[in-house]
Amino acid sequence: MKGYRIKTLNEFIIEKQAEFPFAKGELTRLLHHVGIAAKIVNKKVNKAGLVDIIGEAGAVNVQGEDQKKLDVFADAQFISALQASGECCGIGSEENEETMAFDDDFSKEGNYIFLMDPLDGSSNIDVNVSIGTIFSIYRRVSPRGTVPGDVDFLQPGNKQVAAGYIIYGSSTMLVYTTGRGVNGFTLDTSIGEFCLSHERIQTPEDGTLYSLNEGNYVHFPDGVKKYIKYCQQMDTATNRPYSSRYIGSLVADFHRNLLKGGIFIYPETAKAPNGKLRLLYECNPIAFLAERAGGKASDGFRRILDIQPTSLHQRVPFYTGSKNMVEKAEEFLRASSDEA
Ligand code: P6P
Repeated sequence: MKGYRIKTLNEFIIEKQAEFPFAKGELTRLLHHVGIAAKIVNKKVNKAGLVDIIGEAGAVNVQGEDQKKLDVFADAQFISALQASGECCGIGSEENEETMAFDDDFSKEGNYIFLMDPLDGSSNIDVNVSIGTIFSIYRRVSPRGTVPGDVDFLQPGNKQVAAGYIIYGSSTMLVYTTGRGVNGFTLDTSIGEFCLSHERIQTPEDGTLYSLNEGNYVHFPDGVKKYIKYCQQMDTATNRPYSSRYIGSLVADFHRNLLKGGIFIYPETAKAPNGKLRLLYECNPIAFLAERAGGKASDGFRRILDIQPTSLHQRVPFYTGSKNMVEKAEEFLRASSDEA
C-alpha cells in the first residue's frame, strides 16, 4: 500500500541545495538552524496561555532564571541558533535598536546576513490569535572576517537569497523561498519535524478577500478609500462585493491570502505617515514570497523589492497579495494622485 511519504524540511533543503547558486551546504545549515529555533519558539508560544497557571513569563523559574517576554525569548532563540550555524555573520532584528555583528571567529566567517521580526503580532498571544516569525536572508557584501555594516544590512529586497515566515497557529508552519518557488512545511510535533505539506504554492491572480484595518478609514489616502468602495460595490462579473477579513497579525493575514487569494493593505495613515510595517524584516521577505508565488507587493507606487533601504527600522506603506487585486488598488492610488 502506498503510504504517505513524509519529506522533512532538512531532506527538502538538501534535495534543493543544488538549485541554490551558493550551494556548498551553507544555506542548508542556516535554514536547518532556523527550523530548530522555530521548534523551540513554537513550544513556548503553545504554552503561552498557561503562563498564569505555570507562572512563567515575568516570574523566576526553577533554574532561577528570569522569564522573558515571548518576543524577547524568540529573539534570543533565533540569535543563538543562527550563531550556532556558523553561516551568519550578523543580525538585524525588530527587537534590537541596532544591528548585531557576531565577533567570534566561527561566525565572523559567515557569508550571510539575517534580518527578522522574531515574533510579529505578539500582542495577539493572550487572545490566542496566530502570530509569526518573519525572516530575510542576504549574502554579505563586505569581505568575510570583517564586521558587517550598513552595506550588508541595508540591501534592497531584490538581493534577498531566501525569505520566509513561521506561523504559530492552529498548526505551526514554516513557509520559505530561495527564489525558486514557495514551499510550506507543517510541524508534526509527534516526530518533531517540519514536513512538506504545501509544495510550490501559487497564489491566485484574483481573490475575493481584502484585508486592512478599516478603523483607520478617515486617515486613509483618497485612493485607498476609493479602492475600499470598489471592493464593496455589487458586481457579480468580478465577484464583488469582496469579503473583508482582518486578523491584525501580518503573517496570519498574508498566509490566508497567499493560499486563498486576496489583498493585504497597510497604507500610510495620520498616525503612521509611512505606514506601520517595516521594510527590512516584514515587507521585503513577504514581498519576496508574494512575487515568487505569482503575486505582487508595492508601496502603492513602487515595487517593494526595488526600494533602497536607508535605515534598519524604516517603515513603508504595504500592498501585497493577488496580482490583479494589487494592480487594481495601485490604479486607484495613481488616479487619485493624478487628481491631486
Ligand atoms: P493595526 C501586529 O502588531 C502588526 O505589526 C502586524 O502583524 C499587523 O499586520 C499590524 O501590526 C496590525 O496593525 O494598526 O491594524 O493593529
